[in-house]
Parts: sequence; C-alpha cells; structure tokens
Amino acid sequence: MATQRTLSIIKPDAVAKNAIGEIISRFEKADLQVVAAKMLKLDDDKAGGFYAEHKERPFFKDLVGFMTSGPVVVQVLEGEDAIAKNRELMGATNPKEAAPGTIRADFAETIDANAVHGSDSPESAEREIAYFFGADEICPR
Ligand code: IDP
Repeated sequence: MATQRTLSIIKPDAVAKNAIGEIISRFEKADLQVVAAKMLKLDDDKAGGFYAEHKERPFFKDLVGFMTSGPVVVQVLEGEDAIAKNRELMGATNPKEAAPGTIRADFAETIDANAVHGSDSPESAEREIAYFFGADEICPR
C-alpha cells in the first residue's frame, strides 16, 4: 500500500475536553505524520460547505451547529495506508458502536459529537485537504 494523505479534524467536543494532544499522539504512535495543522473556528459557510454531501440529511443543521460551536484542529496526516488507518483509529461514526480503544470509543459519547473526522476515500481526502490547506501549508518530512 502506498503512502497516502488524509484530512483529520479534531472536533469541538474533543478540543473542549483538552484531548488534542492525546488524539494526535495516537496518530503519531500509529506511524501517521502530521504534515499540516491549524486551529480554526469554522463559520456556517465553511462547515456547511465541508459537509455539503449531507445537505439534505435531517441532521445537517445540527451538524453545522455543532461544528461551529467551538474551535477545531484540522490536520493533514501522511503515512502508509493513511486513509484506512485513520478510520480504524477513529472507530465507528456512532461512538456507542465504536470498537474499544478507538478514539471515538474513548473520547465521545454521541453520534453528533463524535470527537474526530477522517476522510473516507482518496477522492474525499484530496477534496478535503484542498478545502482547508494550500499546497504551501503542507510540509512533508
Ligand atoms: P463519518 O464522520 O464517520 O465519516 P458520516 O456518515 O460521513 O460519518 O457523517 C458525518 C458526520 O455527521 C458524523 O461524523 C456525525 O458527526 C454526523 N452524523 C452522521 N449521522 C448522524 C445522525 O444520524 N445523527 C446525527 N449526526 C450524524
């Protein structure tokens, strides 16, 4: 499997719990390197555009409300099989169904405030990374 990049977001609930370091530590221990990172307070347009594919879903308004409720940390992670590896570290979307030891199992309680986002395919990784970072903000080792 080739080296990939994926977009990770530490969501407002995990930032509020002071869990930024513990979550990033899990990425690093799994051999994912942070090659770009910044803290942002999203507005409705930025959060809504990011989740545009969910626009018609009943939870869209709540999702945007949650993602704008406090600062987030967005990062580009790089490594072997980074997209699937990050999804594995994150656990299932619903923390109640997330495997023990995953980020969502350990840091989240509900599906609407589930600690982290991670790209789910190479196509979404490419779109999502470009949504938050210019090429000059990414620093491969
Ligand atoms: P993912 O984050 O695991 O990729 P998606 O299905 O892409 O999951 O959903 C995006 C986000 O929308 C989820 O992380 C979660 O915060 C929120 N979400 C998904 N399904 C529901 C739901 O049924 N109720 C409330 N929020 C939801």
